[in-house]
Amino acid sequence: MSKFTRRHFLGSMGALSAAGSVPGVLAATPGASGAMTEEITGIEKEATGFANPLRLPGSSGLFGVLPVSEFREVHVVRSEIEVLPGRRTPILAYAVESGGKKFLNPALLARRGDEMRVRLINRIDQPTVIHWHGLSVDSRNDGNGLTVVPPGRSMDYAFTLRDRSSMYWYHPHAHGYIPQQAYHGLASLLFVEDDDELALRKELDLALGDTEIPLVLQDREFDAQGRLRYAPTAAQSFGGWVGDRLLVNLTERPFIQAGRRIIRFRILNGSNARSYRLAFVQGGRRLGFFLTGTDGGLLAQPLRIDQTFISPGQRLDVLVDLREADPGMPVTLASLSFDPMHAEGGHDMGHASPAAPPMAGMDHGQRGATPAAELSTPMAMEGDARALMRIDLKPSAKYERRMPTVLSSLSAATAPANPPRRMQLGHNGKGNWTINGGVFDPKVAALSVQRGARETWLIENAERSMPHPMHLHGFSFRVIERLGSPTLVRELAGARGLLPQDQGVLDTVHVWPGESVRVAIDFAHPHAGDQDYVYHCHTLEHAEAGMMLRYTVKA
Ligand SMILES: [Cu+2]
Repeated sequence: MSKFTRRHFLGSMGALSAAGSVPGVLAATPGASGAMTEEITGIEKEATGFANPLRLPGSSGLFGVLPVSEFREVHVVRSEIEVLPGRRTPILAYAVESGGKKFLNPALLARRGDEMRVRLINRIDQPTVIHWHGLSVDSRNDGNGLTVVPPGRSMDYAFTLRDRSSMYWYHPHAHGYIPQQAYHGLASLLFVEDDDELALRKELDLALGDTEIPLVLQDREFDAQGRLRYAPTAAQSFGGWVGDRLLVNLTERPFIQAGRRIIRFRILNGSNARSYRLAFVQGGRRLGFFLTGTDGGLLAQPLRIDQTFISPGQRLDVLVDLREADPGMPVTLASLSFDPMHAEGGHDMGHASPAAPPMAGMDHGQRGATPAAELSTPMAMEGDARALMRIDLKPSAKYERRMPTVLSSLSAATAPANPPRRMQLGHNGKGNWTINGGVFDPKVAALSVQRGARETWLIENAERSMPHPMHLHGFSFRVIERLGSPTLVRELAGARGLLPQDQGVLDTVHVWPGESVRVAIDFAHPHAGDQDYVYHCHTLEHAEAGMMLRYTVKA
């Protein structure tokens, strides 16, 4: 299939399947409903072959659960794990020893109010630094890359975990090395717990690693020896690197077993550049489930949905009541098809001749025969319909808990009346992504805000562009309004154009081409002196290609 036909086809599929999600529209367009059923059936068929048990956080080893009070050193090391069965994959990892046990990329556990006291020791040959994604800490402890740790050196972190309960995460943030280091394995989870969190676990009888399962969604490309391949062309360094294999918790083609009960998934999109359109499917249809939390913790109430986007850097907390499912067949976690809006054929991208479509290099799945193609799994382009994980239903003890009606005391978002600060997302035609026309300069604070100020930011993405998951360091924010959303977003949106996940506390908001998203940010913090942070796109290659700015919070 030619590139043009392929893209054209995907675009039509996106429109059709999105239409299928709207009650009423579904009945009026039997073609759409039929296409969706067919797509879901295909996904379920793909999942029947999934045979690798999902890696779960245990008491040691990869993703082992470790309280923050029980270690004082994190070593950044080169290591090796088995990702593809029978092959050793060299990776970069956070290595920790505690109580005689070894951990790689531990899933950290903290109670709100706990202290983090940890020394980062850099044992690789590149500068690195840990960024605690989503936590509100002072500039130095944020690990935003304005200071980095050279090879052989160390850095001490000391801060209080003041944030709401949620699943945060940690990853490298040394500018110039971020996409490569994250891709090669440097990333893991940080759970902060508070009273709301403990109440929810108690009410639903949830246990981390058993009935509450973290899912880290990543895409990777491997060579024939099982080594990770990261070799972006100039166009991919601009557009983003998308791997052809989908991994969950570094497991390819995974499955789990679950009883007929409420099960909780804490989902992180840890991919460099790929977004997912998540749904739980069974028997050719989407199952309803509940969105219970976002980046910055629990919503006020569970929201019933049947699909959601998740962009790089974002987290979602969801509850699935498997008693609603047919016990006779598995449930599949899927990424449904969508148009990734990579502005194919856009003629104002500026850096390519009309003969060569400027965004052609972003069509990641079209790289042709790669060594990975020999490994027998079909390649996954962004926006392709794909199975992520199969959930086999097993007989279980009777479970009579009900979905809670209240999760937290989170109040509705309000916007200050002052005029918004505009953040215009674009590109300069020279291979750089820009914010307000500027390319990242770590030495210059592109803007400053006053400590304690309540601001509205209007994030405006260009029409001919790519989606940008915009991540703010230092502060979380609330979404007030979406304007100019593309059809695939509008069809999932409610009042003021807001998506279900926009009801929560966010640190990363996905801004689609042509959209203007209004967010409210409270710049109050308890730290003395001026604080410097960064604001950037979490498509890691976009940030490296300039889509980041330094800002100062004036004391
Ligand atoms: Cu971006």
